[in-house]
Amino acid sequence: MQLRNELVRVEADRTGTTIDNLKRAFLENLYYVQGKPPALATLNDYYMALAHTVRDRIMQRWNNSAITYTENQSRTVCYLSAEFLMGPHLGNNLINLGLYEPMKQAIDELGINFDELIEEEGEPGLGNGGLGRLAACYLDSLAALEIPTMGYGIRYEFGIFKQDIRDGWQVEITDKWLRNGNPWELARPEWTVSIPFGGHTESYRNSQGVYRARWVPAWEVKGVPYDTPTLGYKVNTANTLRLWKAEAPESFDFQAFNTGDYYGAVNAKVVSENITKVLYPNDDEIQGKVLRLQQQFFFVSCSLQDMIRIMKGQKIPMERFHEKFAVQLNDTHPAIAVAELMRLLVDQEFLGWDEAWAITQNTLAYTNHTLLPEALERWQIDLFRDLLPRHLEIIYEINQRFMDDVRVKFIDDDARLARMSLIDESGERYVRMANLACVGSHAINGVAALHSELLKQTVLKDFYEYSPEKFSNKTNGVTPRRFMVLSNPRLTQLITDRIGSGWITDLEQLRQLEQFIDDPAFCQQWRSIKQAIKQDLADSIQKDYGVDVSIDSIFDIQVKRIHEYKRQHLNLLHIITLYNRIKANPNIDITPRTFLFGGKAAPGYFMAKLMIKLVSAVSEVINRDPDVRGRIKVVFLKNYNVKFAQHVYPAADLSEQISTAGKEASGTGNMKFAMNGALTIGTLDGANVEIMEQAGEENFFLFGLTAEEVRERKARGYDPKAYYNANPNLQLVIDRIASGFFSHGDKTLFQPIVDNLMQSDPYLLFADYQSYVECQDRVAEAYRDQDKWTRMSILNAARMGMFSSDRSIQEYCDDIWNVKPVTVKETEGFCSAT
Ligand code: Z2T
Repeated sequence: MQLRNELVRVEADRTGTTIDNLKRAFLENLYYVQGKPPALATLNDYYMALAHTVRDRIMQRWNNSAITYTENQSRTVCYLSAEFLMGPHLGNNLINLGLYEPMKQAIDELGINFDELIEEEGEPGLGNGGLGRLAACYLDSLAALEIPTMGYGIRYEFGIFKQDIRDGWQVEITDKWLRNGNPWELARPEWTVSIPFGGHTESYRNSQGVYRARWVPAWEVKGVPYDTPTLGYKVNTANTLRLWKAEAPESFDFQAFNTGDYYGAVNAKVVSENITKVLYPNDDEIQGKVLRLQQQFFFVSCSLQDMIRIMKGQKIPMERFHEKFAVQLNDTHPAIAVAELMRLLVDQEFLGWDEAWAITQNTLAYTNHTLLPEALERWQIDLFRDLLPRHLEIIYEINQRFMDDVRVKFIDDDARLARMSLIDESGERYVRMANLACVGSHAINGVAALHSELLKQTVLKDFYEYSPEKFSNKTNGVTPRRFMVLSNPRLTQLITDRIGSGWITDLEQLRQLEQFIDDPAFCQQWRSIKQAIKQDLADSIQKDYGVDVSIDSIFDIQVKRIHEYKRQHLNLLHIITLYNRIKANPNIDITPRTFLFGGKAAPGYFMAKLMIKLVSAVSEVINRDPDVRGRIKVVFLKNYNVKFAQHVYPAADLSEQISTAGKEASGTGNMKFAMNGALTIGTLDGANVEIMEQAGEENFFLFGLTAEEVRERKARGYDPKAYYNANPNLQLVIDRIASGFFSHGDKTLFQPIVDNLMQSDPYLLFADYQSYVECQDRVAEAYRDQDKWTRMSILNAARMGMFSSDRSIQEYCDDIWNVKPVTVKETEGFCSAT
């Protein structure tokens, strides 16, 4: 069936952008989509009406992008990620459409507070932290650069938990992000796919008498795609984020009829739908749970089957899969794609093994995001076989051929073979997902220069020696649209007034700001903007926590997931050091500081949760001790997420990036702070190294051991007690914690932290303590010279050009994906039906 070549007329109420159009459209959507007369409308109704008004203005770009990509059979990037931490859509879409200001005017003219509607939106928290947020920044840049892209992932019903703090402890609350409906997504049930699980394999002879493998699964679930448009900045490109929801197949209902086991049938339905029920809330740690493997295979198979459907729709022969698609694996979470693409090409599309293998390798590329051994994914063989019997056979076959190649290249080296095998056979047997990803990909990259070097020297050393040409570095970046233009409108205005708006899509242009560092008017404006933003945050802290913080104090901020390697407790050791100085001499002249913490702990990570309790405990004592006289304040900001982050980065004077060198793969918060004019105190870890290189050493507060020194120190036998014994200030800090001073006299509460530091200190807090405190003293001194501080702040922001995700994505496009921009055609007010 096909519509005649009619023009679909697109009405002004759906696309018009005059203030009058926008007002009319908003009221129409309130009435006809929300079904509310203004008299009965809630704040959420107004938000929804506004969201639909924006969505209507996206639709033409989205449809035109789909048409253009189909007609051109464009090479497409597929970014496979178990997490996408998109943040609120409304403001970001308005920025990318270039409609933020007119829409604000229209809504305000209707007597409705636009900013309140922006704040009304919850966020889809479909990620843990850096890895998920990176995926979101990359979708923004891919669209801005007009690269045909699909983001593929999981539509979790419950995203990352909402964090409450009760009595200083983290409490987890389920995140019901879909409760009020989601105006940004469209279900596409017509593209539902079927995902097999379990069962066994058989061999059979086809009509030519050739033996083939067949998987006879025990059960299946349906994967239903939900699409969200991802806009490019002021271009016609609107790409798609396609998230899969698991649903039970209809057949369950028939089984209930036939067997009478109604409960059993409904229960099977519940089990299927569990697959996409909840995001695993672990950052950098694996759990080895079968449900997690089900999630991974589910979204990977859905996505690869979707690509095959698109190939067939465009009548592209399957041999050209790798020409049509460049598939990026965001860590090993989607690494099962190696075996699944082989299965689809060999078992379902009947390609020969060697041809399928060449296609697979040419299609896939793998990004590693961590060196932490506890994060390297492995699956017990039995668990793996029970769920994916055919994939285990395929992995054995890949491994046999691979081991043969390694045996020839590195003769008589059994230890190397054992290390590189896709199967860990050192004890209980496991499938090693990083090895699978390396073997099945044509490109492997780390996420910062140091991280990529360490990868080659440590966890992926054997793979580097085997195929060095696959390895490269792609330093992370963040999108200046969300993290500058949207989050920091005042700074955006100031910058644009001076250098124009080209920097928004070409962040290197910020360098032009350097010419103003001796312009007193500019410096004054820069500083007063920072103060105004600090006041906004101070107001919200007063409102939410009842704590008064002074905007003349240094806003010293550490926001990120809570982890021992990130060392929030090193920050605390410094805070307690300052407190001890005040207690020893209440009249001491210290630079006032406001210490802000935010971040979630994995619910099963005991030490991280205790670290949150310690921050709270220290803040309670310090904030109300009259000797302190308000000169230091400590606040733990609950439920840190993308939405709140947008208020935090612009308000910072000092960005805490204090991980043990060699542990933080990149970090991306470090970039968001710096481009908003915060100075960094940090170790030579992850992208800090490159941030310092760009900013200049004189504009960066560096402390601590290098990764190399950490390695040596550990090899020599690290003894934290020696540091404790030699440093009276450190001693006093630890003793204060151990004495129960911060815990109403309870000496046991924080003992696990004290014991851990005194006995092993795996992240070398004690080794870095003195260097950190001295560096913080330099920070305090520098802040006293406001002119100098402001100059450093401007220089930091001016030199962060390379940390735009546009730069990162351009490198991925050129070096890994080999894709070019496709300009999406424009239509005016109507589009052709054919
Ligand atoms: C994650 O957020 C990161 C690494 C992971 O390794 C897992 C998660 Cl959920 C499996 C982070 C890194 O810790 C951080 O350094 C990096 O900036 C970020 O990924 C993006 O690359």
